[in-house]
Amino acid sequence: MEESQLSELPGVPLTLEGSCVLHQMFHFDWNAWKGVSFEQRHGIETGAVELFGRWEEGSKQEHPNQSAVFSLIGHKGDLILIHFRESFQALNQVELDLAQTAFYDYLELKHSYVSVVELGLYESSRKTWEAASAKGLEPNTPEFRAEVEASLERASAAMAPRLYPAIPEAKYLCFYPMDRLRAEAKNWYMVPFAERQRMMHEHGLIGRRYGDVVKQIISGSIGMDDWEWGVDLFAQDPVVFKKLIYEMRFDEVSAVYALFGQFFLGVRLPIENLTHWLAGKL
Ligand code: FEC
Repeated sequence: MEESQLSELPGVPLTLEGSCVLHQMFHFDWNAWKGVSFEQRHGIETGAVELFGRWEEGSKQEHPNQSAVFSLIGHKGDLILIHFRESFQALNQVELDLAQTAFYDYLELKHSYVSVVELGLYESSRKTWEAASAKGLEPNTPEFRAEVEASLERASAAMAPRLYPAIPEAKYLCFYPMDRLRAEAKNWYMVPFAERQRMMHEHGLIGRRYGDVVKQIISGSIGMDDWEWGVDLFAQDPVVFKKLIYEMRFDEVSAVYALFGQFFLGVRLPIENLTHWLAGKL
């Protein structure tokens, strides 16, 4: 492709979008709960276990439509619920269904995060654009865009398990939102595409070294929530989160361009254990 044509290409990498994601961080009103009689508790627990159990199981269809509950460590809350659904409307329905339960009377929403599973295609964007151009299509024309769209649809079908992931069964969750820097001297969004591609490639190489011990789900939230991405990491050993994130801090794309929000660390709470948790045992 001619350099003059390349400059006409969009700076934004191609992305694939999948499940809609909602994170909910709750404070649980232990004081009020302690005043609830045994009989009342039983009714409230049964309702919550029934609803959360259905959500945890999800659907056996192509889209897992699952939720998971984690017991949150530290002062930022007591429970974190994560929901993956096929639409934002379905996520909103989850919020409404939860609000109808008696269990909800003891929950106080402290924080939430809305996003959509995103696969960034830094590696293949250029190839896709070049293939469209090789067919004689001019960048930024409807024909060029249609060709790129068709290629994205094929990639989407091939990547379905990563776009609509089941929630990993790992014991620990680490979640946090992130931005890329947009400062006067350093601005990710002003860096040429090829440079960003190189940095993201190096990022991926570090990430893949942890592939056996960490499962990562990146969701995009530009236009949806206050940060640009949500990062969910799942692992059996939470120390691995520290090691991975620490190593990435020395990598160019994080060292220069990464900004981080609040971190949340949770322990998986299988729904069958919710009654135990409500009695103070994990
Ligand atoms: O510009 C963008 O597209 C930014 C979206 C984005 C953020 C981000 C942050 C983190 N990641 C972390 C872990 C991993 C692990 C793997 C991995 C690979 C990728 C790839 C893309 C990508 N990450 Fe990323 N990450 C973002 C995007 N990351 C694109 C390469 C394609 C892919 O595999 O999806 C390796 C996964 C594997 O192959 O097994 C692990 C962690 C962070 C937050 C810390 C930081 O310093 O950035 C941890 C935002």
